[in-house]
Amino acid sequence: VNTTVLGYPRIGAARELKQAVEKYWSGSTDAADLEATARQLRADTWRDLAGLDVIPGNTFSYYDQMLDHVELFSAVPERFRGLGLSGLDTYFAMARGRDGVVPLELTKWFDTNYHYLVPELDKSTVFRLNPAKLVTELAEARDLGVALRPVLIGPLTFLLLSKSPDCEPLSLLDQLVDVYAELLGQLDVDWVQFDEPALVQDRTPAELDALRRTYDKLAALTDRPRLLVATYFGDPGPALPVLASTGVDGLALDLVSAPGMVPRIAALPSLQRKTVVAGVVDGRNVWRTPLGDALSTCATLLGSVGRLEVSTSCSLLHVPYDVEVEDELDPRVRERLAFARQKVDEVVLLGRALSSAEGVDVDLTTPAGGPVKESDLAREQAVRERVAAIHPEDRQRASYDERREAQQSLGLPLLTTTTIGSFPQTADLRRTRADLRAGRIDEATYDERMRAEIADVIRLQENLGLDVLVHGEPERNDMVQYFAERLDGYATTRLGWVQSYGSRCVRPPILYGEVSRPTAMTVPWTSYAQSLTIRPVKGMLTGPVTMLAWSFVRDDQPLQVTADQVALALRDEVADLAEAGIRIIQVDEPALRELLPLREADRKAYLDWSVGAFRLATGGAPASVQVHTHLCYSEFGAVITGIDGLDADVTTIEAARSRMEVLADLASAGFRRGVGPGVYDIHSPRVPSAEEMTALIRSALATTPAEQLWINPDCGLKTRSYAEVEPALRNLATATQQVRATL
Ligand code: THG
Ligand code: ZN
Repeated sequence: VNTTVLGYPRIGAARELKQAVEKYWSGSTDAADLEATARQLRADTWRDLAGLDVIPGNTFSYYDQMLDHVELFSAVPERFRGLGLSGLDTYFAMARGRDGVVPLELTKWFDTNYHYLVPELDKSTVFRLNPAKLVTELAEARDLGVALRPVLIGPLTFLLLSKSPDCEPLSLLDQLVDVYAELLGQLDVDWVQFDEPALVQDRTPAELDALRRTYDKLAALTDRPRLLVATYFGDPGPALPVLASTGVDGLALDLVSAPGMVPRIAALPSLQRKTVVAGVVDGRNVWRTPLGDALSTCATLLGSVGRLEVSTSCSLLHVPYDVEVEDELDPRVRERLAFARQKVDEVVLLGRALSSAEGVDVDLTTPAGGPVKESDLAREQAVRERVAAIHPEDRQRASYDERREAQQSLGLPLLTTTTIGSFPQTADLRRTRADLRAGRIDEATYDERMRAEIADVIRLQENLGLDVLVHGEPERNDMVQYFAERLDGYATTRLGWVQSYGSRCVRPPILYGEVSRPTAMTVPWTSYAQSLTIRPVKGMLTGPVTMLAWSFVRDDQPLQVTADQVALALRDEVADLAEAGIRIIQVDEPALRELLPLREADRKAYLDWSVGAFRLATGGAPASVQVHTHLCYSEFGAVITGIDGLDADVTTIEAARSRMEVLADLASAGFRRGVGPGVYDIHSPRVPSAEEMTALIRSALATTPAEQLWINPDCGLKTRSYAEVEPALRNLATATQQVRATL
């Protein structure tokens, strides 16, 4: 039984790629230096994977694998070709924009936290093979004595994730498949892996038909490598028998997210002549694999498929490199964890156990997943009892009319101005947090500096004339990590970086146990800010769904239960803030849409529990406390009923770029509570003029009554500089006054 993985991280165990590309972008190194780092990283990867029988190739990327395919097929949009740049700089221009040319759109890779660049095609697109990157990597490996199974995004997935203004992307399929065929003719390898995760989403009969045509055509080529088609992140459902009936040589299937597939695989006669790559080691969560269960899954399949190969469920891109370096992690947590290197070891071990007649001594008692027992069992018991005792009324606030009446005493003007929460994270602030961590300053000094920053931010907002103020979040590095560090049942890592997009990484916290809140998390900072002003200061919390979406979470209980535990901890924080006299509390849910299930049939149940968790977190707020939420996007589509269901008094959203179009959707959905469509696009360094924002406010008023409308930026300001933020907020306040004067 052979062993493999579907892919591997590429940012570098010490984020070497991040540093190298950022240096290249800043102009302090040249392309040759960057290329040398990349070559080293590829060699490191192949060394990490050396214990496997089959090593995936083409897993390296300077920025993103979808972007690599844009280059592979010469599908570079016209506006970048005109820049007259080198191949490498054209590539980075597509990722980051250049000289006023806007980059490709960035969007989420299925339901993961990875983001890819969206290829832009149109009906005149002509694909042309440009395999230099791929060929170089294969040759490089061969020189090191390594044979690779190159990984390609499959043609269906590539096109279904692309956008084209003037045709159905799939109308380009035949042309594209010809280029894949040409590529297969040039590759001197045993196997090629085609990733087709788009098949775990709902697909039309026409798309399934296209799938069959595509792989029948590729399989019919003479003199080609063997073809492995990989689906992951779910069950390919009706696409499974279609794929199995084509002439491809193998299928890789995600048996972690869809264990129910096993009997269907075993019952497909066509698979008796094919290789099945069994994804039994979770590629996107961090728990050690229950090896006994994985072995019995493999044993079930052994007799019913042609050949069995053991693998991860998906690429390991989604987990950090190595848990061994996490020397500050509680050992009881660490012993349950496997990052990329450990998962490769697990695959190797499973392969050996399945291959040797006597069986290999696999320790079947490894502590896998499941909650780590705290020393304080009584506290854990209390968490579980509290979840069991949740009453439907706990998720229900007073009626909106009653709340609006009770909130009149806030004395807010029409078109109330506010910001989303964070103010610029200056180098000074980051240094102060690092100094505290390193012990160079003590708590008292740290507190003093943070208070000074909060006082500055309050004074600035008062001078600008904003109505609802924030403390600016100088004490927070990341809105999820900050709370994870303060909740029981959560651990954070020192070096557990995972690529989010391009050179940007996150360190998702690890939710390993029963979640509870030992003590107030935000009250002192918020109260201090409120003590400095008579205007209301918003308390700022991260909502339960986002706390799960941006973390690694337990896989031994339904997400809904974990979400309710987090919600109860937040509910206590809401109560403490209200008790401390905070009259406005914002609970952010930027990730509400991110966890949306890939298949339509699962979405209602998801929205029920996710909305329920938000309502549990906020349901204890007195009618007089105004609850806000913030969502980091404007295309609500599938979640619009969920957003209404959150029952927040005020919802702030992204809208500047979509020119307030989202408001019409909200109006037609009957949304009658407060809404703050961002009028300042903070994702761009540009400072919008007052006239521009006046126009946006006026167009918002065309669909939204003034009583409902709030005026605010699109998102938090932490990534921007004061040089941009100050004039932009001043213009925002001016624009608001101008429009108010006409009401
Ligand atoms: N926090 C967490 N997860 C997230 C986001 C977040 N996932 C989705 C989305 N936001 C991803 N967006 C970003 C934006 C910026 C960065 C990473 C992901 C970023 N990272 C720094 C870097 O790579 O240089 C490191 C930040 C750090 O020091 O912690 O800039 O907001 N959890
Ligand atoms: Zn946002």
